[in-house]
Amino acid sequence: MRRSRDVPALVAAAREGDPRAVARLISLVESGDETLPAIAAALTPHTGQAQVIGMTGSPGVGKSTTTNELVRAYRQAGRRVGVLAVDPSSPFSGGAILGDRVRMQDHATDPGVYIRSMSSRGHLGGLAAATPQAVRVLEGAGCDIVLVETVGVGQAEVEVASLADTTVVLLAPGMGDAIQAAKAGILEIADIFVVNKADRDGADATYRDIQGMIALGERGPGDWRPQVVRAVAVRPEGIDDIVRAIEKHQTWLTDHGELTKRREARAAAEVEAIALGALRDRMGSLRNGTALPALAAKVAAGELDPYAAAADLLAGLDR
Ligand SMILES: Nc1nc2c(ncn2[C@@H]2O[C@H](COP(=O)(O)OP(=O)(O)O)[C@@H](O)[C@H]2O)c(=O)[nH]1
Ligand SMILES: [Mg+2]
Repeated sequence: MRRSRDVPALVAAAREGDPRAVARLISLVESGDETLPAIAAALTPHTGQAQVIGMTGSPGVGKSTTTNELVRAYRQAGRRVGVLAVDPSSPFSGGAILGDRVRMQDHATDPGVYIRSMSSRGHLGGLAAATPQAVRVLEGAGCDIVLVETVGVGQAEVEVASLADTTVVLLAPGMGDAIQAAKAGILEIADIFVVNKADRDGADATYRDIQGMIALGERGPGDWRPQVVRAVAVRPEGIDDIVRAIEKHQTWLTDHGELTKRREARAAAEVEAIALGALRDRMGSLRNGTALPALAAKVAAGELDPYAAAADLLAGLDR
């Protein structure tokens, strides 16, 4: 199983809930294996029903602790849960992810929970391409809820967070997080803010900061107004409030036709990432072939302008 590339057998086993098959499929997805198209094709009939929840925020704010408690809450409600801890910035699964594993140990023996960490290691389309495939694996394995934890607050996280139906942004007091979030464009993607570590000084100020920023945002009638929830994930406190806010957002999504819109936007980004990855591959083989050196020689000799050369090169992709 650990080395298998037998996609139909792996998918069948994952559908039966075999955690080793799920792990193997996600590894294949993560490494951008050549079986990816076959995996996607085999999984597609079994996908589309899971609720995807993005959890993002600066390192240390309490994403993994909160995710762990959300898993507990959803398990108590009888849902099957998948967790992807994604690190877009690091090529390795380093310390942060190790910490995640420890904080999510509680569910290690629960057959209704799959927890996986992913890095961008080796994947050509980057995590923008790999994450939705991994979500598909978890959906195929019968997860009703998929929680995607991303490390940090930056462009890569915005990208990954935008893969979710509902994006939860965690803040903590005294980290200047509210302001950083505004700068990084996180305000636009957050459906729910969690002011975690509400046991610490400054939580009220952070709460007010974020409410103030939300009040400044432009919204039309019927638009979603981001919810702000206080939590102390280590106790745990406020977890039910987070679950309720997520439910409220899900209801809003379906009532306003937004769920379809978001999923179509997600599919567009995914297809684009895959197509660009394929293009880059073919550009790479052009570079190693004879076309580019021949064109480059002409450009350098002043026989051809670089735009005409680039057009020639692109035309070569179709051949
Ligand atoms: N005081 C306090 N500490 C917390 C709270 N939530 C998490 N922590 C601690 O903050 C640290 C980082 O938590 P973690 O969940 O790994 O954060 P992540 O990097 O965002 O995933 C850990 O030591 C947690 O125990 C909280 O509500 N209050
Ligand atoms: Mg974490």
